[in-house]
Amino acid sequence: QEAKAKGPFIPKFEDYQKVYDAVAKQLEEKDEYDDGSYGPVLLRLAWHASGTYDKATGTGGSNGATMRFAPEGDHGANAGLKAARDFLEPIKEKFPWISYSDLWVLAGVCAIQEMQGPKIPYRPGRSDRDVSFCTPDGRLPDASKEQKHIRAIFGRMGFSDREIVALSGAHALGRCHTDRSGYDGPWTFSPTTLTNDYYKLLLEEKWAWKKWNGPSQYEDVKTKSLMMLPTDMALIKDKGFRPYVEKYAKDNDAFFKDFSEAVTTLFELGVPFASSAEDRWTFKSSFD
Ligand code: DDH
Repeated sequence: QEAKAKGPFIPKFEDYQKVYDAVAKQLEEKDEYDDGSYGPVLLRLAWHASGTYDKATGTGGSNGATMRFAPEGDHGANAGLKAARDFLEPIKEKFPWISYSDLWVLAGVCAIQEMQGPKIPYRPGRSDRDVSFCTPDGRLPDASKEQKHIRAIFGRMGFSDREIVALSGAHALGRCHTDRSGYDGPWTFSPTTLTNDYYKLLLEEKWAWKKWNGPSQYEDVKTKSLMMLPTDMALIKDKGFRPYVEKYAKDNDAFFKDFSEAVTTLFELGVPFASSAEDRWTFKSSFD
């Protein structure tokens, strides 16, 4: 047989779908974490990688995966995200051609879809960068603050009120950990399935300050098993945010549509793509 000259490996959609499938399979297998899934913490990793973006200087964002390094990995907001990065290490070993920065975002997309959320269109093109690209501390939101802070942080990334409220629906997933943020508990009763329950609970439950020694947070009066952060509660206190909370509480399809669009934007902030937006792919979920 004639040996064919091998060009450089240029991964195609099928190759990225294989990475998706491997993440989905590992999510299914490693089910002895938190509420039974690494899904929420994988999403948080992709969000914290992306949410450092500053539109004024073009710095930060998911390009670079600089959270691998101190000081960024040690920023208070990133406490606990090592669990997500370590989870992805065997995937990176199996598919060494993918950059960490493309992998983290792909894993966030996979987490959303596997937790029964909407499809999140994806395109690769992020490259890993060195420690000198680490962003300064303080670019991610501080949960103890209110609407002024939320608008300043998300405005710096370029987001509108509607997009802020849509993105916040991610808090249907996962929980707070006292050894990470200091806060405690989940936002919903189904923290590994994406639904519009976050908005429903915000509006329908009675919330009161939790009496404890930890940081100020709300608990639901009825069961005392759910929580809201001061920043979550700001979404129903603020006149600009509240109409969107009401809309998404009533209409899960509207939430899924706006969430998918805003997350797609978030995950692409600051990435110098060679491809165009029409070239985005949609991954098949494990249950499709
Ligand atoms: Fe969040 N988030 N987040 N969040 N977030 C926490 C957990 C999770 C804020 C603070 C916290 C978004 C917005 C905000 C997820 C996704 C997203 C925790 C608890 C805090 C604190 C961490 C811990 O103790 O482990 C604040 C403040 C904001 C804000 O908007 C003002 C957004 C936009 C997203 C997104 O994904 C688009 C997820 C998922 C979790 C659950 C993580 C886990 O381990 O479980």
